[in-house]
Amino acid sequence: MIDGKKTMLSGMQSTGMITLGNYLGALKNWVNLADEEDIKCFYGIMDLHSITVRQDPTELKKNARRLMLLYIAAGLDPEKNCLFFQSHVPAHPQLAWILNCFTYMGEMNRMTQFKDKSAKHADNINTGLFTYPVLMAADILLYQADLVPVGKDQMQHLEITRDIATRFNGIYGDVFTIPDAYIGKSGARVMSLQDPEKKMSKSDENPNASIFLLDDKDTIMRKFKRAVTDSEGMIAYRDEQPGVRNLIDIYNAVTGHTVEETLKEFEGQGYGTLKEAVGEAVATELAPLQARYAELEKDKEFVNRVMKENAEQASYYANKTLRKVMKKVGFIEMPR
Ligand code: ATP
Ligand code: LTN
Repeated sequence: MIDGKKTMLSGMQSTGMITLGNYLGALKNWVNLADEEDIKCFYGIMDLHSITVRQDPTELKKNARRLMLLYIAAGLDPEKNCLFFQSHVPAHPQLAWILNCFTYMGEMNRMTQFKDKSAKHADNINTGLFTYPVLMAADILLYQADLVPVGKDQMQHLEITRDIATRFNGIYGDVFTIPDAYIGKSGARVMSLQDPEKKMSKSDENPNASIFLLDDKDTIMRKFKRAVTDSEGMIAYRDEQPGVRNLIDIYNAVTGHTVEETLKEFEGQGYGTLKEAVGEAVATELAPLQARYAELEKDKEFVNRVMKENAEQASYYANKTLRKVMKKVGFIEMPR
């Protein structure tokens, strides 16, 4: 709770260009939540998390700034919500250090994301990657978040956050709010267009597998046209046809239609018609976002002001929690 309001925090890493999966599975839900008056929302651009995988400095900068513009362009109003860069709020790594000392090796060893990412980046299994969830716990606990909208892949990290917070509160009294996961309404899990058994991911090597939020209409139409389906030749919604099912899921997430409605709409039609309709629907959904993005790109002053003011606001709340933690742990306060 902050100022008597329920508090919510979420974020994305600033690696690469975000995809339709990130948008339908996360960002779009955030926008719906942000419109609710009685929730105070914080959205981080988790750039400190990004460097757990080697980053090119110029690319990292570009991706982080672009992510901020995409948050705003998607509809997160920076006057109502706090949109900030994690690296602008030093309280995050400060609290993460303290929480590291309240987290066990065994707990981190169980994290599936660590196992997956260390297999993928075998040449750079750094300790930051290992303690990634502790930094994520700090992100959440600093803002006394009641709710954390996350996809299923992040549930394990949220569980560990709750465990660390409960442990800390058990020793020092009620310091942290214990956060709950918030699974959004649409909750769409978007699959790769080239391998529908795999989720659409921004780090996929094949650019045809993902729709990126700033792809133009031609690119979107082309990628859907090439989407992998099957040889059944029938539009149905079933496990045996994951490619077609994915197209239907995307179509429904964008149009708000139900599976029944969509099956009826495309009854007796070929895959080409479905692909074209999905492409059109996605391009139409993304067009206003892309237009707003182009405007924001020109308005450096506005974006800089948002960055500065929101970092100050985030720091204010984060430092409040950090001071309390430091006092409880027994650090000497700096004389004023
Ligand atoms: P990476 O490829 O770098 O691992 P990613 O594309 O898988 O990244 P994350 O940064 O891990 O994305 O996730 C950001 C948010 O987007 C999370 O809340 C996650 O649950 C959601 N998300 C990611 N991919 C999808 C997807 N394909 N469908 C639905 N939601 C997704
Ligand atoms: N680990 C998350 C990104 C993330 C996050 C957070 C999400 C970092 N800190 C705090 C929610 C709350 C991811 O990779 N999607």
